[in-house]
Order: sequence, then structure tokens, then C-alpha cells
Amino acid sequence: MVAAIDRDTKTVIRTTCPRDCYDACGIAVVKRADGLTRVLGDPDHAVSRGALCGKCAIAYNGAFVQPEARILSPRRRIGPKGEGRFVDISWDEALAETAERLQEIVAKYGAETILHAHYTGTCSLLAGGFPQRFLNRLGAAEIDPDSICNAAGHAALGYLYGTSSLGFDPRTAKDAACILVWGANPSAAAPHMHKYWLKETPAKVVVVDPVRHDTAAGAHLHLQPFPGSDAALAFAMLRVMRDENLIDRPYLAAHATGWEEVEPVLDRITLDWAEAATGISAAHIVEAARIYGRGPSLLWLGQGLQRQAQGGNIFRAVGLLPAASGNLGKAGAGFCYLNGGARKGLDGDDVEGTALRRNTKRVISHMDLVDTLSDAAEAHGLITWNINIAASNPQQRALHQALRRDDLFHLAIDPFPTDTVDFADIVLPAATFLEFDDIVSPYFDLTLSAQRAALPMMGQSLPNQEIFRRLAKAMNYAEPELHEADGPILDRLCRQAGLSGFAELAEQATVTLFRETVLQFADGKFPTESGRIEIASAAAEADGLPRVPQPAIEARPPKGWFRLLSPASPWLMNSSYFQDDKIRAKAGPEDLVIHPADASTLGLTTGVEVQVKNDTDSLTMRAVIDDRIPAGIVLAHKSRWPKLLPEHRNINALNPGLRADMAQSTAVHSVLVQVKPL
Ligand SMILES: Nc1nc2c(c(=O)[nH]1)N[C@H]1C(S)=C(S)[C@@H](COP(=O)(O)OP(=O)(O)OC[C@H]3O[C@@H](n4cnc5c(=O)[nH]c(N)nc54)[C@H](O)[C@@H]3O)O[C@H]1N2
Ligand SMILES: Nc1nc2c(c(=O)[nH]1)N[C@H]1C(S)=C(S)[C@@H](COP(=O)(O)OP(=O)(O)OC[C@H]3O[C@@H](n4cnc5c(=O)[nH]c(N)nc54)[C@H](O)[C@@H]3O)O[C@H]1N2
Ligand code: SF4
Ligand SMILES: [Mo]
Repeated sequence: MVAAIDRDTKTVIRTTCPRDCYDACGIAVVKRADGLTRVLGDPDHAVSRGALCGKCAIAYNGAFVQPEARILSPRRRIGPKGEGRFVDISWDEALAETAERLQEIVAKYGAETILHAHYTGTCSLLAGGFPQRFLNRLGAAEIDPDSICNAAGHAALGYLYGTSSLGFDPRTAKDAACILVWGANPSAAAPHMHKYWLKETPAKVVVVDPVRHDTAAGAHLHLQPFPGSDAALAFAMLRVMRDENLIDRPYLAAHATGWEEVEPVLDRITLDWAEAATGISAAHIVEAARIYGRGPSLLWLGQGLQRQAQGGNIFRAVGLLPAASGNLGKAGAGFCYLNGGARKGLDGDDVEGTALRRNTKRVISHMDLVDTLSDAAEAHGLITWNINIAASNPQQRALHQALRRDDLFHLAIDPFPTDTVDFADIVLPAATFLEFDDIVSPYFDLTLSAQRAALPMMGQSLPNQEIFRRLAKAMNYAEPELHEADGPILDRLCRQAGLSGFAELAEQATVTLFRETVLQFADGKFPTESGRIEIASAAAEADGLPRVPQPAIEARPPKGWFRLLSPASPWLMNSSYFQDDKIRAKAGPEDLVIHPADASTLGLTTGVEVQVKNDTDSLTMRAVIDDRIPAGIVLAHKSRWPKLLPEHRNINALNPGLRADMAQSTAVHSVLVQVKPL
């Protein structure tokens, strides 16, 4: 095993990357005879094949293992909020002080005035889930995690298919004639799927994305819609498919309800209209519809696609394609938003202690975080863990202002001194994934992987789950679930997935849970109210939404305005890794990509500084003139650390907190800005 690594290798520990990433790479932590440790891709892992992505290859051998980059001890704030001045204190002091402050808030104002925000810091099952046991018992109000990322898409697929987390099995790509990647950028967000999965399939790859990113550039066909116009494209493709007899009427009759309410709409759809609405040529629309409609076809539903003002409707419209063409329930067919743990048998409610939940009423969208936090009556406490809201969230300037409230008790838990940490009253040092055992359930493929303790915990840091066990003790909570050790939970999870226990998973590093390729919805059953695909949805209607998806498009920006897209950077994981010097060198200055036609109107050349502004804020950025985006759009990458930027704010300063049409979810890709030379 791992013989290829190095002759001087002393020991190799096989573990797994737990980032919020489709790939879930196998990792080999190699301890060499000369005492050096390297964190490398596991050559025996089917996805990573011996190499991590560029960002993790740097950060896991950089900031993650550098004591000077980490928080090594509990801390108490001594300076004004936001300045990041702290003194080290002991665990006992930190826990006692935290418990006292939380108890006081519970007694005076109620536990629901303690907000807690968490998300993608680590997606391993214990470090990502176990803290919820404590927070459920406490009765804190959760800031809905998915509302900053993908909640609109979940809601839309919920109406249509009854689930958003039973995706296709990627192994069926060998049987596909087409893979349609719609609003995702695998070349940045799933680099190994880009490099291997999409290259090794016999299928034609079709990409729908306003940006000609590397996956789009390498595709058989790339359609470049204007953002927010994808529902028009989906309806135009359905129209072509109908005209060419590619609608699978027997499949619809057997498995769907409401097609008859969509079909008359197709009569009004013309290619001329779709061309004008989307900016895509009629010839390309026809070609895409033919390739997809003939199938068998896989549809990868990206998260960028639904971060729009009409993102939910767009998802319902694009989600019609598999149903209408019968691209479900057979080899080489299906769609994937993500694959949840439940389909692998994992009991998330057990890990998260859902039964302990005391506050069932108050869930707050990230889009309402600033308003809630700014109101002294609404929020008395804030617990941030696995998240860097000061970098990732909208309304950045107002959020930082709200975080400065002296009457807000803020506990932050992170391995690194982020902008969010700088606002906290008490900081607790989290260990990283390299330092404790856990389980990773990849959200693209149907495997399960072990995360192993490969290095000692740095300083006094502890895994999230141990931190929350200690908090439970400090609060005198007696429920045994709050004190359950890791071992039994890890074993239980493994047994739920059909293994004998964690030892078996650790031994194998990654386990393929289903021997045969799983066919999505092979039984023709859908977990909707009717058990069928609900093209016409009473549930949507009851929520004040149209019964059926609409061929609607967002208005183009007014003259002088641009649509700002700010998707994932290949060099960052959300805001993570920006503190690493080598990563910052790779990521370069804060660039704003502008189309040559717009640049010429504005008199801009590459390298000049521009002011990017709207009613929410303004930023200074460096113009890069490039035609990988259509005119009318500007492109920047999300989430650098504000405090490491000259203006102490990042691209999220420009997001007013726009929301999609479903689930109070973010519409970050609908933000409009003006651009001027400085
Ligand atoms: N402009 C713009 N903004 C966006 C987006 C966009 O497309 N455009 N995308 C949005 C999306 S999709 C998302 S998901 C959010 C993500 O936003 P966040 O969830 O805030 O992601 P990160 O910024 O990586 O912050 C995760 C934090 O967890 C910490 N961490 C890592 N491991 C551990 C651990 O084991 N324990 C603890 N306690 N902490 C740990 C990391 O150090 C880091 O500070 O950002 C959103 N922001
Ligand atoms: N390197 C890296 N990888 C990551 C992350 C990261 O920050 N960095 N973040 C992780 C997280 S939290 C998430 S949620 C995933 C997200 O990964 P993806 O699902 O790939 O989502 P994004 O990168 O946000 O955006 C994907 C694409 O959506 C496109 N897009 C924007 N608006 C529209 C539109 O109106 N129509 C269409 N068709 N396309 C549109 C953008 O141009 C972009 O290329 O990636 C994960 N992986
Ligand atoms: S972030 Fe993704 S691509 Fe990079 S090492 Fe982790 S799993 Fe692999
Ligand atoms: Mo995300």
C-alpha cells in the first residue's frame, strides 16, 4: 500500500479531506525518516489518485501545521471588538465564563436569543454534527446554514422530486451519452471530477454557464446564458425536445403529475425568444436539446445556478429535463445536486441529537442575520463555529458593525484567527481534521471514508465535539447524549452503513458502499406527497409560488450597471486558506474580470484600478479584461479575509443580502454593481 510515495517513508496514515467539496480526496500523511511530515494525495484513492488540489496541497502543509498560524489556547478579548486583541486563558476559565454568560442570557431573555451560526468549516460527521446536540439542548436559534449556499435548490427539488439529496451514482457515467453540467464549475469546485470523471466518460460534456471556466472550455458544447435566464433555456430545450419527439410520454404518464399544465406553455416558446432571453444562439440550444434529449443523460445541478433572485424557479424548470426526457431510473441517467448521508444509511438525527431540540420555532436565514444581530432585543448571544461570517456573509459593513455590539456575548470556535474570531468575547481553539478521528461522507459519490488522527492536537486545541462536551459539563447538562464519547458514535455510524465498525472503515480508508451502480429512482417512487414527480406542485402553491415552473427571466441590468458573479476561487475554500502566504500569492490581487466590449466603453485596460460600487458599498479592485464572460457581467471570486485586504472588506461588502424566490436563500449572483476607472 502507498508504496509509490517515497523510499524514506517511515509511516503513512491514510485519511480524508473533510472540506465542503465534491471530491472528498483520500489523503496520505507521510512521516518521513528525517522527521518531516507531508500531507499528500493518497495514490490508492480512486478520486485523488496521488494528488490533492493545489489549495489543499499548500494549506495542509502550510497554515494547518504552522503553530504561528493557529489559535493555540482559549482566549479572552481585551481590546475593542474587531481588533483581535486577546489574552490567553485556561480552558477552565473559558468554559466557566462562557457557561455563566450563556446561563445569564437564558435566565433573563430566553435561550432563543442566543443565535448560532455554523457551516462548512469541516464537513466530517462528528465535528460537523455533534455540536448540534448541545445547541439543541440549549435551545439556541440556528441560523439556517443552507440559506447562505443552496437552500433554494433544495426547496425547488423538494417540490418537484420530493428530495434533493438522492442524486445519481457517478459510476453510471460510463453508461451516459451526455453529461450536462449546469451552473457548476468542477474545474474549481470539484477539481478531480473535472480532471478524471468528466474526461474518462464516453459521454459528451455540455456545460451551461455564463463563464467559460476550464470545464466549459474543455466541453463538447458550452452554452453561455446571461445569468438568471436559465429557465428560458430549459423551456426552449423542452420545446425542441417536443418538436423532435424526444419527450418520454410513457415515463411522464407513469411517474409524473402536471405535465399537461406545462405543455401548453411550450406552444408559446420560440427559439427567437429564447435566443434574445438567454444570449445563446438557436443552433446551440437545438444541439444541446438533441444531445440531452436522446440520452442517456446525466444532469449535474450546480449551486451557482440557484443563487439567483429566481433561483428556485430556475431549478424547477431545469429539473423538468430529466423527467420530461425519461432520463431517470436507468443506467447513464439521473440528476445530482448532492448525495446526502441518509441514502448511505447514516442517521443524521442521531449525530445531531435532534430529539434534544428545545427551540423548534426560531430558525433565521443568513439573509436576516444582520437585522437580527443589530437588534439588542432579538440577539443577546452568538456562537460561531465552522464558519467565518465576517468574510462569507452579505452586508459585510453592517454585519461588522453589528458584531461590534458590546452587549452581545460572542463565542467563536475556530482553528484560525479569522475576521469573525476578532469580534468574539471568548475564543476556543479547534483542532483540525488532521488531528482527530472522524467520518467523511462524500456528497458526490456513494462512498464512506475515514478521517484519522495523523498529527497531535496543536497547542490546547480540541475537536469541536470535545469542546461541546466540555461546554455541556460546564452548563451542568445531564443528558447522556451530550457526553457520549466519539468511539461509540463512529462505530454506530459505520454499522448504519453496513460495516462492522470504525476499525473496518479506518483499515480500508474509503469504502464503496454499493457493489453495483445504484440507479437513481429505479423503483419509480418519489418521496413527494403523491409519490410521483410533482411538475405541478400543490405544496409550492400553498407556499405562495406558481403551481408549475415558469419560463421567467430576470430583467437585464439597467444601463450602466453590471451583474456581479462571485463564485468559488480555485485557490480558496470559501474564505479558508487565505491566511496562508503561499495561497495569497497564488490568488493574486482582487481582480474584477470585465468583457472587452464593456472595458472599451469604460476606457479600461488590464491592470488599472477600478471603483466597484452600488448602494450597499464600494470597493477598489484591479480590472482584468477577458472575454471568458459575456458583456454585461463582471466576475470576481468570493471570500478573501477582509482584514488582510487593503480596504478591510471583500466582495461581500457589495452584496445587500438579496434573496432567492425560495427558502430565504441567498441570491448572491443577482447583485448589481457599477464600475468606474479610479
Ligand atoms: N460573494 C459570495 N459569497 C459567498 C458565496 C458566493 O458564491 N459568493 N458562497 C457562499 C457559500 S456557497 C458558502 S457555503 C459560504 C461558506 O462560508 P463559511 O462556511 O463561512 O466558509 P469558510 O469561510 O471557509 O469558513 C469556515 C471556517 O471554519 C473554520 N474551520 C475549519 N475546520 C474547523 C473545525 O474543525 N472546527 C471549527 N470550529 N472550525 C473549523 C475555518 O478555519 C473557517 O474559518 O460562503 C458563502 N459566501
Ligand atoms: N475551490 C473551491 N471549491 C469549492 C468551494 C470554494 O470556495 N473553492 N466552495 C464549496 C462550496 S461551499 C460550494 S457550495 C460549491 C459550489 O460549487 P459550484 O456548484 O460549482 O458553485 P459556484 O462555484 O458557486 O458556481 C458555479 C458556477 O455557477 C455559475 N453561475 C452563476 N450564475 C449562473 C446562472 O445564472 N446560470 C448558470 N447556468 N450558471 C451560473 C458561475 O459562473 C460558476 O461558474 O463548491 C465547493 N467547492
Ligand atoms: S478540497 Fe476538494 S479537491 Fe481539495 S483536497 Fe479536499 S477534497 Fe480534494
Ligand atoms: Mo456552499
